[in-house]
Amino acid sequence: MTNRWKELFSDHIEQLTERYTTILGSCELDALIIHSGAEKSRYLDNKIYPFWAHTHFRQWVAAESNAHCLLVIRPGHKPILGWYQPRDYWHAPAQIPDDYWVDSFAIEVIRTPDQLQNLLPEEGLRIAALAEDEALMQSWGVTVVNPEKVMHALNWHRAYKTTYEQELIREANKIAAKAHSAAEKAFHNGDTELQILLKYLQAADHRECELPFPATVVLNERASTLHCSGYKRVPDEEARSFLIDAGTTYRHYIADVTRTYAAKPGIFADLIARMDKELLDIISTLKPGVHYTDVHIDMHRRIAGMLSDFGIVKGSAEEIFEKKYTHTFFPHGLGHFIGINTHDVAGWQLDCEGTDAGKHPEHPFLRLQRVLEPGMMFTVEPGLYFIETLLAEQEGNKDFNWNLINQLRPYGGIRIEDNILITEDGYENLTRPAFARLG
Ligand SMILES: [Mn+2]
Repeated sequence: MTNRWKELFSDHIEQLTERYTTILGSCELDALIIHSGAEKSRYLDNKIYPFWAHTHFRQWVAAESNAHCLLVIRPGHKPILGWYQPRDYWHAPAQIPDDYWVDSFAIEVIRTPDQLQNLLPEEGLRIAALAEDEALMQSWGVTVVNPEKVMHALNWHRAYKTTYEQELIREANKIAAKAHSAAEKAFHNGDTELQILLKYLQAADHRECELPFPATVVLNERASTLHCSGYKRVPDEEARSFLIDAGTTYRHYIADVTRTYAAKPGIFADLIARMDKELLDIISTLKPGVHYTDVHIDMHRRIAGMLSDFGIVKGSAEEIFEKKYTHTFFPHGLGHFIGINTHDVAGWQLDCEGTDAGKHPEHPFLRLQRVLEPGMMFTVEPGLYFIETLLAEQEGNKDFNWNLINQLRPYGGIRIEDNILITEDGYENLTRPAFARLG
């Protein structure tokens, strides 16, 4: 296994090196440094927030996030990794494990943050820095910090995952499936939202701060809030429905998976089953050349079909779609890129230069407006919700079957989300096989 990871990682670094070399050349730069960042304290307190290193730094360095580290990338040279390891008896310094990624770098251990300056390439070279702390870079004499042209180009390429990155997201999905399945069991066991979250974390072997985003773990009508992370500590009188939108990380790369369950058979369970079918059907249309905005609009048509077939809204699917009634029930985007970040970059970016597609006038929450190409990874996550504020806007509308809607309100809503990779001639669903292998 380790050999395979080593091979995948060294190919990954080779591809990153190629990308960076081209980008640095076109920006007339000789070298680029990436600072991992610094920890932040709570206000009026000396306790620090969980630290996540600079995103671009993490694309190179598979180690645990460590502050005050520096990556020096110079075409034609092995990348230098300045690794911060203070002599400290209060805190255990981050170790450099004997791991598959270490051979790809010339590693220099530094003991104090200011020693990082010693790793800067010699004077006379044109250097740029990527860093959150611009003033720190300026104080080192690096005046070009976060140049837009470099950022746009790097972000653009992040949409195309290397084989190594694909494999990490596949692994993250395996962990997610295991954790989601533990959460499902806990729901059927009658656990509270907080108990379910704790069982999810245990099955994922994650601390809560390792989750890529605060998990939504909600029962009943609370499922109508799109991102709800209050984690009720007392059981509801009756557990009708359960919606869980929760991710995992594996070596900095994420899975983002959502499932909805009904406690008993009935119309809500039937709606979930239908949504699952619509999701798998729409995923089967994905391939290179398809525009994701069209997929999002196609999902509105499918949800119009569900609203019509179940009699939630009166009229044909076409009428419901034309009257835009689906926006009341499906008010969010169909999906987003995934990667090092949960909402990975460049979903609105139309080229390497950073041309911005802008928000879609009718679908402003759609985070992915790109033509699909091999190597892209994203979510597909349709929803059908009964949201009080949006239903209130339709109050008195005779096209809405209020009797049925009132019957469904206590269930909150449905969302199902899988993670997809676009291949040369179609797609790979990473989430379904991860659940299937659990048996
Ligand atoms: Mn998502």
